[in-house]
Amino acid sequence: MKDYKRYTVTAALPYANGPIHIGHLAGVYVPADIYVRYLRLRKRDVIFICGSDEHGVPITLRAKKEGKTPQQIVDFYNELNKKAFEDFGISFDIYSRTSNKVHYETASEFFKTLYDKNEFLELENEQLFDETANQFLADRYITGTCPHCGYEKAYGDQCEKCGTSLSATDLINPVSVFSGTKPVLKSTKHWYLSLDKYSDFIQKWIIEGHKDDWRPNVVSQVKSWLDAGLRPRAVTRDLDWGVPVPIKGADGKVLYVWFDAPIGYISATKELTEDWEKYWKDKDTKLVHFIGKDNIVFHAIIFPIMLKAEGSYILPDNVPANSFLNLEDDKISTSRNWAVWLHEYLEDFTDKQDVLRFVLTVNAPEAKDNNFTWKDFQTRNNKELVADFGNFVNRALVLNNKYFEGVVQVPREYQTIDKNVLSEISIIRDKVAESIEQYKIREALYFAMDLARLGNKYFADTEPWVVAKTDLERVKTILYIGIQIVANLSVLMEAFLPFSTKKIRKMLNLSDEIFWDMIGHSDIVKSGEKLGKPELLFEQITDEQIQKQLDRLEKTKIENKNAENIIPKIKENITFDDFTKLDIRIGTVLSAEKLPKTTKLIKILLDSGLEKRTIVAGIAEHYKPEEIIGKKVVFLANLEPRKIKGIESQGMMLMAENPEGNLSFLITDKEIQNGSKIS
Ligand code: B3M
Ligand code: ZN
Repeated sequence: MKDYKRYTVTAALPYANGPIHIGHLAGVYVPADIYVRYLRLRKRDVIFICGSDEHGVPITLRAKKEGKTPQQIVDFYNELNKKAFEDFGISFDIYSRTSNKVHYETASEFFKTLYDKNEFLELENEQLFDETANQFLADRYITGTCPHCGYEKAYGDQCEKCGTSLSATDLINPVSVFSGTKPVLKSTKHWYLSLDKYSDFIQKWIIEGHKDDWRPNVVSQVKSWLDAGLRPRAVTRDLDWGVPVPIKGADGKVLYVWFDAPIGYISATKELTEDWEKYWKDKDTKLVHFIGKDNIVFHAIIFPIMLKAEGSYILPDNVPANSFLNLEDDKISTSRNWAVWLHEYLEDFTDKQDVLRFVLTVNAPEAKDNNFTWKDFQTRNNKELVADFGNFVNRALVLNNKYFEGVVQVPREYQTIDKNVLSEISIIRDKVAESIEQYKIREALYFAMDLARLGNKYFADTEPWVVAKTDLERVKTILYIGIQIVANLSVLMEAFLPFSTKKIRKMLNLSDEIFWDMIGHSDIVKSGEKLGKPELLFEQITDEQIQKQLDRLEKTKIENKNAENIIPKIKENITFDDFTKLDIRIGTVLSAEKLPKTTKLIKILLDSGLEKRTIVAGIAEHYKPEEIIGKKVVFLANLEPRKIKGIESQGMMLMAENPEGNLSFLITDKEIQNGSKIS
């Protein structure tokens, strides 16, 4: 593997239109943070870049929904998310934002360079336009009926009910979300990046060059894009929120959010350091993008083509993309509130950031989608963190307190078991390093936990609490070694559990000036050192705590159900007298015919038991006339007659209507004669 002088590590810029949840952490930010913390321990020159993605239609839509400006929305979520990342120890060197000045300048300049190099095609085509609001409509600004499932609020790019991807022109009865009017087609000019010119470059660089070191899911996605044929792609939009297109004749147009957002990595670096260029332009820099799988095409094809076309930038050395994390076997969803939000987690599990980091890493959705369950969270905490890790650390310190008042002893001669356990440490260290460098973060954690298990086993085999009764000299050595293992753990585990390892170092009086090559040493804590008071690193998570989380999710499920079927509220009470005024009866439909020139009305002749009467009913969208002939129906017999389309309607049919507006006749469960009363 090539040795690099420095590292630029980016984590996908989250949209500033909603809070961060565990899926984000598991997919991108925790693995990226572990990788970077590891590099820092190795004393590599590394910068860790992130920030808010503050453009794009979801932000303007949210602003519109909440009656705010896009700026207000992004200001709010930028702060919220920045803090959530800090709270969980995600150690960005900078958390920037794409609405700031440096970014506008950087993105504009980038566009201009490509423009001057003739990398764009200028194309005019027809797009949907709202004549009332006088603006072009992005797909998300158009709603209508899904042609697949009939859902009436499908977006121009996707139906959220059945999940089908749509194109805005597929929608039945499309309307603009601005004015509610039907959009028209209008021609508009945009700039397209000719991705097709770069097919060979992508083919050689990724499919031939990185097929062995990039994740298979990334390579195969790239391959399927290539197989389908790369096409020119519009990098500008008709919108009023975004980086203005910096050339003449582009008034009212902005850069497409996916054009400006990845440039945000560069702008953030500029904001971080004057020396930014070496992190982006020097061949000895290793550039790594941590992302979720839905961002692969942008980071493995489009952004690299932009960088290549610009000409002065390096390309990513790897794009480790994770799959998705589900929550209790269901897709995490912001709109359905099916998520564990970081700020809410901390309210219920104060100071337990490391527990979440641990569980999310153990279950990291690296190769395929994975599942988070609260039960598993509890088990992993109680078994692995409390019983394996915490218990070992605690035992070492408590026993040393008990026998030697907390003073680290001078070890006597090592026995074979001592030598073996010490030599195991550097083997584990190297396995962890190798896994991390290949972005196999969950495997790395698995190996790292071997050291805690090794420590436990060492105590179980040497039984210092038994030996103490006969040979305190031997116990000096055993506890000395135990404490060295604890010290090694405080370095080895730093990238995974930064909060707990800091606590350990505090108990051991170790400074936070740690580095990877300390691992494997058997004298990290010196003999004669008086250690601090042992504190518990982890505590049991109870069934009640877990039940509380499950109850919350259950409540969300019910709320979602109710929101899907809005059942009308019960009307105000009436008196019994009011009710007895109604004369409701059974009748049979003798004949039925659709009223000409109407869409909804059917004229029915009804045998009411006493006479034949005519009723006009608005049911033609639900029943064909021939379907209802002969049906027993329930009708209101004493409703004042009224004229509908010139016909006197003598009564009203009673029918059930569900929340979607579907009608159904009422049925009786026995044969019952016409004219029977209902009361
Ligand atoms: N904001 C998409 C996302 O959150 C996008 C990532 C930008 S990375 C340059 O999925
Ligand atoms: Zn649908």
